[in-house]
Amino acid sequence: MVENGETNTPAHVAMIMDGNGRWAEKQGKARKFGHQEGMEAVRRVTIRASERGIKVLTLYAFSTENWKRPPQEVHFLMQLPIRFFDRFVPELQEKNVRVNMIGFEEKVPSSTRKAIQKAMDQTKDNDGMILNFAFNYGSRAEIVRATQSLCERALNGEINISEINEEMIEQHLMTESITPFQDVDLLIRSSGEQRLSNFLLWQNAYSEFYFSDLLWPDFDGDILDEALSCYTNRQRRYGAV
Ligand code: V07
Repeated sequence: MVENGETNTPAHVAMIMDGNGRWAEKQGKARKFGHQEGMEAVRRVTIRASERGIKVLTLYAFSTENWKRPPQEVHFLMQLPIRFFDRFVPELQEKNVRVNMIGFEEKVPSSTRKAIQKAMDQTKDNDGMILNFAFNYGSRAEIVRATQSLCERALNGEINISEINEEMIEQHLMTESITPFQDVDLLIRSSGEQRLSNFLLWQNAYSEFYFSDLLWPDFDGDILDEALSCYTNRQRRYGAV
């Protein structure tokens, strides 16, 4: 954990945004309406998080497992980053938010990749909160990739196997791009599910978990505040012993 003054605000908050499809189905609408409304929730939560002094907000937008969904849903999801930035880049600028992405870019359509890259370029000088999208991300695959790079470096004689340590592994994970906030402090998952689902396995080693029964499109700044005060109270209790 990176210390954050006396307020005990978590530096790195990560979120699993579950329940978008269910939200839509509950009102007899197509799943894409849920995804669309979910994007509004992303906006609300991003703004509140930046106002609360959070350093990094990582959102699990698309997992490596999500390719198994019906092709038309995958196609729709791949367009969402484009729509998100079309609408929200000015607001991100105004809030001094920098965009970052972790995940396997290779399989992402180039138009989507370009939109994300453009938003990253446009916001690269912002020194407020980092809005970090986990997009085509999977933690086991991330760890496999890190292992392969380290093995390659050992074979090339750049490092000795016996020198490999936690820090070196961290430097080969995708969260290297959000140094020094790689470790998650608070993990939030919506929609009543209480699982990690291959999200930041290494980085969640010491995080607090907060689960909400609300579906993601119903999320807002006040629920984030609720999770933050829950986190702060837990930290206070640990501090007492
Ligand atoms: C997606 C809205 C939020 C709830 C989860 C399902 C639907 C924002 C993005 C996004 C991703 C990368 C990026 C900028 C924006 C997004 C997907 C789904 C796949 F650089 N919302 N959102 N991506 N939903």
